[in-house]
Formats: sequence, structure tokens, C-alpha cells
Amino acid sequence: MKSKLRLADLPRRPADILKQHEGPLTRDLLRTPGHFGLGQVPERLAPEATTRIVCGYCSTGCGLTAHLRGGRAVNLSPDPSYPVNLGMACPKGWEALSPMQAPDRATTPLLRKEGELVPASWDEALGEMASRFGAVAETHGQGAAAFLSTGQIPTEEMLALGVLAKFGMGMRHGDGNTRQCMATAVVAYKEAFGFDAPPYTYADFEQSDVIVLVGSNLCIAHPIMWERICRNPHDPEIVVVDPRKTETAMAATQHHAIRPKSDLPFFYAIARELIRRGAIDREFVDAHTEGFEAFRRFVEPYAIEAVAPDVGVAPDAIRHLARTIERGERVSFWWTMGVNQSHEAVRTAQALINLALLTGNIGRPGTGANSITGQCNAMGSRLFSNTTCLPGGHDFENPAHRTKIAGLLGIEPSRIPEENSLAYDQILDEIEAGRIRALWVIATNGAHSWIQQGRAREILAKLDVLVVQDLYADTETAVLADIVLPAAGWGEKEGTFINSERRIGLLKKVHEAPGQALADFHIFRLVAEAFGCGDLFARWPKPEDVFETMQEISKGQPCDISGIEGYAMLEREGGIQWPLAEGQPLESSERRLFADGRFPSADGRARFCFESPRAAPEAPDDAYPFVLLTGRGSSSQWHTQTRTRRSAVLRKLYRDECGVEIHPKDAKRLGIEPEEVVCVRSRRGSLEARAWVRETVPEGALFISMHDAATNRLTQSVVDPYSRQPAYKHCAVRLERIA
Ligand SMILES: Nc1nc2c(c(=O)[nH]1)N[C@H]1C(S)=C(S)[C@@H](COP(=O)(O)OP(=O)(O)OC[C@H]3O[C@@H](n4cnc5c(=O)[nH]c(N)nc54)[C@H](O)[C@@H]3O)O[C@H]1N2
Ligand SMILES: Nc1nc2c(c(=O)[nH]1)N[C@H]1C(S)=C(S)[C@@H](COP(=O)(O)OP(=O)(O)OC[C@H]3O[C@@H](n4cnc5c(=O)[nH]c(N)nc54)[C@H](O)[C@@H]3O)O[C@H]1N2
Ligand code: SF4
Ligand SMILES: [Mo]
Repeated sequence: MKSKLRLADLPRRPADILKQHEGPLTRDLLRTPGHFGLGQVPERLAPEATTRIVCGYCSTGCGLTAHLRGGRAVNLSPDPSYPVNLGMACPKGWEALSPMQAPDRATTPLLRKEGELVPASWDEALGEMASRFGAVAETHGQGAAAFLSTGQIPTEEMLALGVLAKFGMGMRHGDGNTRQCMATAVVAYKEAFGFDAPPYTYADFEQSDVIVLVGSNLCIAHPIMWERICRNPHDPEIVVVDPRKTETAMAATQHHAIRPKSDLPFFYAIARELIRRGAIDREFVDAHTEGFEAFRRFVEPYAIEAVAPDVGVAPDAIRHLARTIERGERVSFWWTMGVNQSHEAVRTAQALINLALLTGNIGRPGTGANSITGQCNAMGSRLFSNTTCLPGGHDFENPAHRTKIAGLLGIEPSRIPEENSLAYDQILDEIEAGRIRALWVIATNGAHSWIQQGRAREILAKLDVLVVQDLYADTETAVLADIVLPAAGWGEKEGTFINSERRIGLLKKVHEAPGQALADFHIFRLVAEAFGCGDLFARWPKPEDVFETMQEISKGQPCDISGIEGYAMLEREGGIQWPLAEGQPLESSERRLFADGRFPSADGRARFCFESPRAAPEAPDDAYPFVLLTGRGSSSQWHTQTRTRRSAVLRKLYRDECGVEIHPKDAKRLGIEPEEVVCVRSRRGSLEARAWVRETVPEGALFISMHDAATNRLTQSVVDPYSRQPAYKHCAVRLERIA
């Protein structure tokens, strides 16, 4: 039986709801009158002490030491004993407390009344949510509600949300901001390896003799990974493939400034050259891969001389990179958003996977085809959020998987949808078409970050009801909401994050959430009660119980974590990389996948995947002659800036205004002076920005950081056909002088 909304039962008081599930954490909660934060600082911590907590910004997953006074964190410093960062941290990590302790956090639920968002009690807000979602379900069916979540809450909360929304509230569709970020890597790995499995460990940065970074600005976006490269004692060749001369490109030993979106022919030409020279690992290819012959024939037309003019790199430079890879003994290939955010993103990621397979650079120290993730828990969202796959990498369309998951959750298999969820862009299309009418947004700010923002905002405005659950009530998305639910965030709750190298790290509560803000975990539990499906949480009084469920779900999967002995073991070991199956010894604090050449596909082999390049959808023309590139601006800014702009220290570390990088020759041609304010216009919208005249961008291209709220007015709704990840890094724009 699918659970139905029981509007008559609603609403009940949060305190009553929590009492039903009273456990060690909720007991504290109930003892604190008027305060609904999750629990106290764990009792094992002395009031004046230090404790380790994993950073909540990027996927590097650094360990930070929280310094407590009176049981509350007053300062942070990098943890020298954590295997990820070895005593280093970037400015965001050092400054992670102040945005949380900012005076303008969301402290009560808000309800829109007569056009204004006004404070309300949890009872009112959840009652309103249940009755409005209920009304939508009654008129338009259960499928008319959907959710959009995130890579920035603990995995336990992601699982709780996914289970609640899809198996409790009856939603068919839910996706996350990981679509904007990692969907490409997921699909590329699944097709090539048989499972979404980034194979590396950070020690590989130190063990490579050739490091190839593609569409990845490590110095800015993953500074501590860059520090790991700096510790490499082998004097490595560091190759950057990026149209921009980024901070990372400047520090590299080779920079290939390819034309935007010409990665495919570039890497196919390198593959052809390696094959032609016999510089491949034929033994590895024969024993462990599928499809080499077809790939060899496919790349035949991609001669270096033939592709060079389109790629915009001299033939000798391309040949030099092929030789570099050929000579390397331990070559690692790394990619980030320059690859993932493209109209042909999956095939581009696979072009890199192909190179690693061809040359046998996988499964050994210092090698790999390595997707670097973005958010602190993107990897958790990929595996356990119940959006694109059933938890633990299971398949909605596989009846055996549905039965297994239902059994482990103690629910009827019929509560599990039999088809995959729509992707983010398709959910927006359904809203536009009037078929999805209620949306719940958790820990993401799509009204700023989604591609072609003007259209996204128009679509959000069509909803019958929009609920936004965030730390702050003034995000670009929260101000559009009908109901705002105030969430406790990083450092205010327990749970785990999974970093880029598959390491599960521990998040702890080191200070109180303000006002009535609640851990997302508790909000989900209250919502479950309000929607008449509180049974789903019966086995989960606290996040660590959800972790146990994750372990059971993972059993027998490539991401098996059944061998982890609870949070205590994560604490003791400094995080643990998946897999660690029951009985498997933890030989080392850094482990990589595929050492035996076996891949998690049905036949144990990896596949060469390839396809002819396609032109980017919006080529520059006379009216819009520039290509616009977007991305991270500085190591002190995070995405839509809801957190980082609340730190006075971080604000001093970047220029707090919108700037457009333009090549000096283009500026001169257009008569634009350095620092002049100009208008950047695309077919979809425009913004004003200061001209930053620099050789960091090639002629004919402009760069604007994604942190500015207006940037996505310019971008165009284009997605990769396989991953449905937006192509944020290519659209046509023009520059106008402001009279
Ligand atoms: N300080 C900071 N760090 C962050 C984040 C943040 O907001 N701030 N966000 C985190 C997240 S979620 C993510 S996903 C990562 C992103 O990390 P990165 O992907 O490293 O960052 P981006 O700047 O988005 O893009 C990387 C580069 O792709 C290049 N590029 C554009 N088009 C092409 C192309 O066609 N081919 C190639 N080869 N390159 C191209 C751009 O010029 C850019 O330099 O950063 C994470 N770390
Ligand atoms: N033009 C352009 N656009 C881009 C990109 C690009 O390169 N160029 N990159 C894309 C990428 S890779 C990404 S990942 C996205 C990121 O896009 P978003 O996810 O929209 O960006 P964030 O600012 O990280 O939004 C996270 C929100 O969650 C809230 N939050 C933080 N912690 C918690 C918590 O514990 N609980 C709750 N409930 N809320 C919390 C924050 O306050 C914030 O409002 O942007 C994408 N957009
Ligand atoms: S590099 Fe990433 S994980 Fe490390 S301190 Fe900076 S933001 Fe946090
Ligand atoms: Mo991302």
C-alpha cells in the first residue's frame, strides 16, 4: 500500500512527534525549551577541548580541528593528523564558523501571507506544507510533487530525504544540484567501468610522474589537492588542458589552451598517436578491456595535423603531450567542470578514461582516470540520495533491487517507483508544462545557479507551492518560496560526507543551531509525521542508525561499507574510503580501486566509449561574437555565496564585484579601458561587469565567475544528452560599452 496523505491528522506538534522517537539526541532536544536544534555537543567532548570535524565546503574533505569553549566551537584550524589535508586548509575551511554564526540566519519557519514571508511556528509551517502538497496530490496526482536536493548535507540526511520523498510522500521525481556538477562523471564511469567508481586516492597526486588536469582549476577550486601535487617528489610533468590561462595553468609545466569545447578531437588525436606509435599497453587492453578494435578504427581520421587547426593548438604541442604520456610511467588523468559541463560531456570524460585504459594507467599508484568531485558530499548524493539510482548504486528498474531495498527498509516493494526519476532540467520542463506543481528544494539555490536563470525563475513562479529549506531565508530561491524551513547546517549536526577519493568522513555537532533551526534530519522526520509516513523513521532515531542502514544497503555492491564499525571507527581512522566490506582488513589509510584489473561490469572488463564530436549549440557569430566561459572565481568564494559572503575575512580575499575577463587585444579593438563598466549581453539576458583586461582568457573568449548572481542570466539551456548536465561553459555573448 502506498502511503496516502492523511490531512485530517494534521498538524501535530513537533515536540509530540519527536517524543515518539525519543532517543539520546531527541531527549536533549526536548529538554531545551523553545530550542529545536539537534541535541547537545556530544557528551564525550569536554567543554574546553578540541575535536576533529570534516570541512563542509568542497569535496577535498579536509579534517579541521574545532576548538571548543564552554562546549561551543570558537575557532578552527587544519588537522595535521588527517590523511587528506595533512595540516593544511584553504581560507574557506579556516573561516567556516563565521557564516554559520552570522546574525542573519533563518531562525523560524516562514509562511507567505498576503505576498510577504512572515514568521510561523513549525506546526503551522508543516501543516501548511502537508495541506498544500496534499491539495496538489488530490487534484493532480502524487506525481505532481517533486524535490531538488543537494551534495551538501550528510549522506544520512540524503538517504532519509530520498526514502521519505519517494517511498513515503509518493513523489516519482527528485534530483539534486549534483546534476549541475557530477552527473557526467557518473554516466561516464557507469558506461565505462560498470559502476560509478572514481578509482583514485589522493596519494596518487604525489606518486604520478605525469599529471594531466583537464578543465580543472585546482589552485582555486581544490587548493589542498594542489598542495598534494606540490608534495610530489618525482618532479612531475603537470599538464593543464584549459582554454584559460588559469592559476593552475600558470603553475603547470605544459598548458594547452585548446579552443573551448574542442577536447574531443584533441584527445582522440592523442589516442590515435599513441596507438600509431605502439605506445599502448596491449597486454592490459587485451586482458581487461572491451572495444579496443572499434576504438582504434574510430580514431583513425583524427590525425594530429588534421585536428590542430580546429583545436587551436600547434601540431608539435599535441605531439609533445602524446610523447609525455608515452614516456610517463605513472600517468594520472584528472578532470572537473571544464569536462563535465559541456554539450558532449560524457564522451569527453570517456575520452580521458580511454587514454588511461589504452596505456594501462589505472589501478597502479600514481595513475587513474579520475573525476574530481565538487561539493563536500557530492559522492554521497551520487550513491545514496535515491534520486538517479536506488540507494547504494541499485537500479529502480530492477525488480530484485526493489525487493532488496524494500526488505532492508521494512516497507512494501510496491512503494518503490519502477522507473527512474526525471532529471533536474526535465523536472523544470514538467513544471513549465503544469504537470509538476509542488516543489521542495533542500540546500540548493537554483534561482541563482541553474542555467538560463531567467527561464528557471519564470518556471519556479508557475508552481502552486514552493518550499525551500535552507540556512538563510534571503537566498535567491528562498525569497521566491511560499514556505521557508530553517535548517541547521555544518557543525550543527552529525552525519558523514564522502569526499572525492571515496573517503567517508565524520561531521559533528560543535555548536548550536540558532533559534528554531532544525537539522535537516529532524525536519525530514517532522515532515514524515505530517505526511502520515512517520513509520519510515521508526528505525532511525539518530543519524548513526541511518548509517547502519546505508551499510546494509551497500552489502555486496562495489561501494560495500559493511566493514566500518560505526562512527567510532571513522573517527579513529581519520575517515575510511569505500569499499570496506565486512571482514576486509583496512590495510592502509589510502586505497585505490582496480589493482587487479577487474572492473565492476558484468564481464569484469572496462569499455572504450566514443562518439563523433558535435558542434557546440551556440557558435559565436557577428551579433554575439564572444564565447562566454564561467566557473570559480577565487578560493574564498563558494557558489552562490550564501555562506562565504557572510565572512568578513573571506570578503577581504576577493574583489566583491562582478568582473568580466577580456583579452587585451579584444579590449583594445573595442576601445574598452581596463576597469570600465561594460554590458555583457547574450540572447537571453544581460549584466553589467567591470572589464578585467587580462591575458588569462584567449582572444574571442570572456570569463565571468559563477558567484555573481547575474551570471546565469546569460547562459543557455543546453544539456549533455546522456548525463543531462548543463553546459555552463559555452554560450555566445557580446560586449557593449555603456554610454
Ligand atoms: N573556491 C571554490 N572552490 C570550489 C567551488 C567553489 O564554488 N569555490 N565549488 C566546488 C564545486 S561544486 C565544483 S564542481 C568544483 C569545480 O572545480 P573546477 O571545475 O576546477 O572549476 P571551474 O572554474 O568551474 O572550471 C574549471 C575550468 O574549466 C575550464 N573550461 C571551460 N571550458 C572548457 C573546455 O571546453 N575544455 C576544457 N578542457 N576546459 C574548459 C574553465 O576555463 C575553468 O578554468 O569546485 C569545487 N571547489
Ligand atoms: N554559470 C555557472 N553556473 C554554475 C556552475 C558554473 O560553473 N557556472 N557550476 C554549477 C555547479 S558545479 C554547482 S555544484 C552548482 C551549485 O549551486 P547551488 O547548489 O545552488 O549553490 P550553493 O550556493 O552551494 O547552494 C547551497 C545552498 O544550501 C544551503 N545550505 C548549506 N548547508 C545546508 C544544510 O546543511 N542544510 C540546508 N537545508 N541548506 C544548506 C546554502 O545556504 C545555499 O543556499 O552551481 C552550478 N552553477
Ligand atoms: S580545500 Fe575544500 S575541504 Fe579543504 S578547507 Fe578548503 S574548502 Fe574545506
Ligand atoms: Mo559542483
